[in-house]
Amino acid sequence: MKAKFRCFIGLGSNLDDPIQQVSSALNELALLDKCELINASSLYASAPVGPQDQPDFINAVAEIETELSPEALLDQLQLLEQKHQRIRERHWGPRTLDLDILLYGHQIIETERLIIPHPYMYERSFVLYPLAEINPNLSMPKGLPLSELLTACPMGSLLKI
Ligand code: ROI
Repeated sequence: MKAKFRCFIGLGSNLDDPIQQVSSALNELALLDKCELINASSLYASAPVGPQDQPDFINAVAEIETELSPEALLDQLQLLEQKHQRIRERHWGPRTLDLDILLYGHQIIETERLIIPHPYMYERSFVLYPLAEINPNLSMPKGLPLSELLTACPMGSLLKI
């Protein structure tokens, strides 16, 4: 039997009915081969981080258990993004669906395609608060508790919907 890893996936959308995009992506995650959806956060609305001339985002975080390697999981997530007709207009620009591997077990991964933990997750309220909703006792691969990251990260415009 292959080892299974607990992973957290960040979901985000700010185009073409974002609530629908994120809700259906959560259902699609649940159907992925060799993946089990363990938990999903509520949906959250937030002002864009980065360029401000784009619509507000809908974000959520999903917890899955998977036998897929990090690269194979990334392939699956990129296929889902394509299914949602993701167009990368510009760096940090609007998107129909963004799926990021935030954490893969307690592994630290730095390859050409993947940096895990996700490099920006420590400072983004739209990642940290949904993560805390489903797993308040989580700690990062080097042992830093999520609760400590939260005290340094105000909720800002983040709104649970
Ligand atoms: N801002 C918010 N609020 N939510 C996101 O998911 C998000 N994703 C991005 C950028 C454009 C950086 N800003 C975001 O990729």
